[in-house]
Amino acid sequence: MSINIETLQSVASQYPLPAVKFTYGTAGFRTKADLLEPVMFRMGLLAALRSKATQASIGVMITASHNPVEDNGVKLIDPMGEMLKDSWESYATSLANCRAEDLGSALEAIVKETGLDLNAKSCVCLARDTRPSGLKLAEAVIEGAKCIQKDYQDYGILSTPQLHYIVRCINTNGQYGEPTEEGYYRKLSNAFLKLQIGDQAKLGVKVDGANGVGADKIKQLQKYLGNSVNISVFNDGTSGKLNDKCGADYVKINQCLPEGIRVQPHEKCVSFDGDADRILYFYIGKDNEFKLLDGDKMSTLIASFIKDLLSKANLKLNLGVIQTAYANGRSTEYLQKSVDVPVSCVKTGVKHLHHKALEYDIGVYFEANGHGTVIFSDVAVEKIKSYALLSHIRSKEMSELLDFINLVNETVGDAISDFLVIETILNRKGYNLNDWNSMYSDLPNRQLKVKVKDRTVIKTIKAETETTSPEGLQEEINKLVSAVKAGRSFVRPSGTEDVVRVYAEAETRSLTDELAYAVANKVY
Ligand code: NG1
Ligand code: ZN
Repeated sequence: MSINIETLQSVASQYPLPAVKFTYGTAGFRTKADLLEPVMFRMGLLAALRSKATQASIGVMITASHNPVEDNGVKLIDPMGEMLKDSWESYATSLANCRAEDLGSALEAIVKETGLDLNAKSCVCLARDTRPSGLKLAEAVIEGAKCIQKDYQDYGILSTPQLHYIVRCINTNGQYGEPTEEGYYRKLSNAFLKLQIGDQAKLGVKVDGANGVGADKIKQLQKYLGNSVNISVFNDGTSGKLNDKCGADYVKINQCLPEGIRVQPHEKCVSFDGDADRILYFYIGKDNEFKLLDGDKMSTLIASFIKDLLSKANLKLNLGVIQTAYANGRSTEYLQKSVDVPVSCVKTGVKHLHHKALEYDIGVYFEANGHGTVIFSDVAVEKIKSYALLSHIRSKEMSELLDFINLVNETVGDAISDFLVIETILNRKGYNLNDWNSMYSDLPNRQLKVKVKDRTVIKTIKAETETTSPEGLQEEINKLVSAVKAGRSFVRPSGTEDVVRVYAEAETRSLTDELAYAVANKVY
């Protein structure tokens, strides 16, 4: 079999390139939706080739996550539900910028270089978030995939992590779960219900759905949870705009309540982002202050829970936590000193965290913004299983840990799965949000976005904690930081927006804000 170049070029001519250079970045391609049809067509082609190369189903997720509704984007999902392999990211970038008339030879070059078999059976699985542009963009992906092969599966509207889950289920012949949206709810809710203890009051939670896909999906989940949980969904897309003054990104950056939700002191609230792969908890304290429990708070809670189960069962597994430079300094200190686990800091971007987490038997990774999960190595799962079966003393904790593994979407950060994970731990520890928040106190912190002419002039090293260019910038930052108690600050170019991000933390709110603005001034 070979690629039918004539058909390809006639279809491709309907998808001419705009005058824009596209780069497959940390979150795939992401930009204004009206520029993306040609990219989607080309990603359909690439996903089909990747599927043949891996002889497995490949996912294509159409989303721009927390970005405005006018934007859209696309990411490819590899067979085990993980991010696209690095070496294929460069194929993605070159195809996305390839003129219609050159596509045939570009595809043939990929076939040759990778040695893939064009006769291999393949399938592209696609889904999209709720953006109105998604439907048309999905059609372009399908047109691309069909130029290579006829099989594709369109799952319609799903959260990003649901598609990751489904791809993994398909490629493990159902071992990871049933490869359907219902299968996803069933797997998570079964594990959740098994793990609940005590006769605690019915769990009530208010969900800020960011006017996105997570709002509907959490309503679906509620049906599987019966009376155990009472979820009230706000910002469910019926009136507000996607990610507009709501959602996890807005809440994290502004450190305030999202609009569209009324909250009484101590009510439990969570915020999802636009494609439901991030979650944050928040509440109003008795002093009426806004309290945020972010990704760092989640990783500390999860790591200490797992550590506890392992030590009760006297099972020695290598447990580690992965963070980025955005992690609050106090969380790192707490993890190292109180939970007593190794902590690594890696570059921003989920794939960096995920890769590092694979080095541990059990790796817990979270970005401070609420994106994260836990991954369990095969070695860990086997040991836990054997402990669960063989020893009477250890079996209880290890059976619980096995149920806990079923609660986790190991493929990627998942707002819904993380919600059930956190609720399970809170239930088992008998904690409310205030108890959880009191495990350690965050240093006040501030993130700013600075618009510059060319953000790529900023080059970073040491997991993005220091700059090497422009010359002299790091020295200026060092000077400012050294004058502030518990000060830390860094700058880096965003991979998803045309801005430079500035982060600062310090002993007090006012010192933090002064530091952040002073550093931002050096970036202009
Ligand atoms: P950039 O724009 O590169 O900072 C943002 C988030 C990342 C990650 C990606 C993908 C922050 C500071 N950055 O990346 O953590 O989630 O988007 O969506 O939150
Ligand atoms: Zn997202």
